[in-house]
Amino acid sequence: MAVLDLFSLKGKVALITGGSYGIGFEIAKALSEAGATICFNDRNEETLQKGYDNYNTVGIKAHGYICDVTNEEQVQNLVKTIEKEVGVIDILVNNAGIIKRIPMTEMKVEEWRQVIDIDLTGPFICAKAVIPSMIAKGHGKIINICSMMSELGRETVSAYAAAKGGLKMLTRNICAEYADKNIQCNAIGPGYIATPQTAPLREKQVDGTAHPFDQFICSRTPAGRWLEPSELGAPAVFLASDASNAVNGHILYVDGGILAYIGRQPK
Ligand code: NAP
Ligand code: GCO
Repeated sequence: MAVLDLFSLKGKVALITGGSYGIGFEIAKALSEAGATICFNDRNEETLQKGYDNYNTVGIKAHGYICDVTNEEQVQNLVKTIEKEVGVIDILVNNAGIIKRIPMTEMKVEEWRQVIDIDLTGPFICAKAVIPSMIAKGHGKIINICSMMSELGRETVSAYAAAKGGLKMLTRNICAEYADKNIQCNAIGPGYIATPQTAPLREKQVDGTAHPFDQFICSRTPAGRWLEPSELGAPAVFLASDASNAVNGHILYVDGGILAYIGRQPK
């Protein structure tokens, strides 16, 4: 097979959790351009409609469903419905996630549990739901969306870092358990991406100057900029396609070099 044909997703069904906007939507766009049929879920009608509006704007006939990734019954029903209406899920992108930026000693345990539930238990529930049909079909691709916080800590994001660190190890464990069933489970570890989730970190100050965190990230990223969600699309196509059949349990950091860089030195 010609090497570029290995990247084709023609005939594949992809489920992107939390795929109405942000990183999930941009990954879905790229998978669609590579030939996949797109399914996405979100928590409520309003967000789902926002997703349909976004997909319609770019001409993608996506299949949308209301489903909370922390609710195993809803997820099991979602997978059964997609299998009936669209087809067996070949590609799962565990994208849905939240963050709470609260100093640990001020974080309520319920807030901690909500982040862990969505960012770590959700991917477990979704992967558990799709793996049996992937085994029956003889192949499957799972892509977890990790983070810089899978490797690094920072103030006020203890629950998120614990969840994303756990997601890194869940990625490796799914590889360990199901590689012999021709299931590849990898992760993308985005750097700092300009989406609604990071909007508070990029807000202009009252005096019109850049947010201190904005300046910090630009000094920690060798290219000196935030990354765009669209820059995660092609790496996702690679991990979703036959081009990566020999890659398993890998965290592909798409971070503009942050993890390789000590930070911009004083001039
Ligand atoms: P975002 O703009 O906040 O979008 C997150 C999506 O997940 C939203 O559609 C949200 O829906 C959905 N979601 C949240 N909880 C859910 C649940 N329980 N069930 C179903 N859907 C749920 O975030 P993003 O920046 O695109 O990030 C997407 C993923 O990338 C997350 O896992 C995030 O941790 C990770 N990430 C982001 C960055 C970054 O710099 N932005 C970097 C590294 C990793 P609602 O509208 O209902 O909340
Ligand atoms: C934060 C940011 C990060 C990014 C991302 C970095 O508050 O530090 O939200 O956590 O979302 O995870 O890779």
